[in-house]
Amino acid sequence: MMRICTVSLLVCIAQVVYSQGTCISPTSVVFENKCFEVFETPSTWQEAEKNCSMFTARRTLAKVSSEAELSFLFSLKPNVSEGMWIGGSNTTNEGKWMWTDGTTANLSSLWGPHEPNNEKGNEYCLEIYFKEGMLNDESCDGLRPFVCMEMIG
Ligand SMILES: [Ca+2]
Repeated sequence: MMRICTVSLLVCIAQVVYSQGTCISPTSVVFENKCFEVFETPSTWQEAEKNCSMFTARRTLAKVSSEAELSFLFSLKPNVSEGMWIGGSNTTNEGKWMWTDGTTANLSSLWGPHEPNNEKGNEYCLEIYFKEGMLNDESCDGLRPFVCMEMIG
């Protein structure tokens, strides 16, 4: 299908690539029909989410729904980090973890030992904690690399 590129060449290229069912970023890695991309720049959780959705609202901080998916994300581990942000938070309700798209996060089997512990009453964002290969609740202001996710259309 031909497209008329009126906004910018970059946006046009992105639209064409997306329409072909591939990742919007060529450096993404595909797992189970989703594109994942790790960014190593240490960022707060909010900065990370903003950066993920910069090119397209379809891309958010990653969701993780299974141990297999968690293992895959663990394999993307950056060189220098204790943890990596993914898209869960419980800033609105301490007992309820949500993904950035507003859906409920079911994390029961994915937490690390003694997590979530809400240490110092200030851990409302979700990271993959590499030391344990499991999830940890962490202070949202911590600086971490992060992983974005986009569903393949
Ligand atoms: Ca914790």
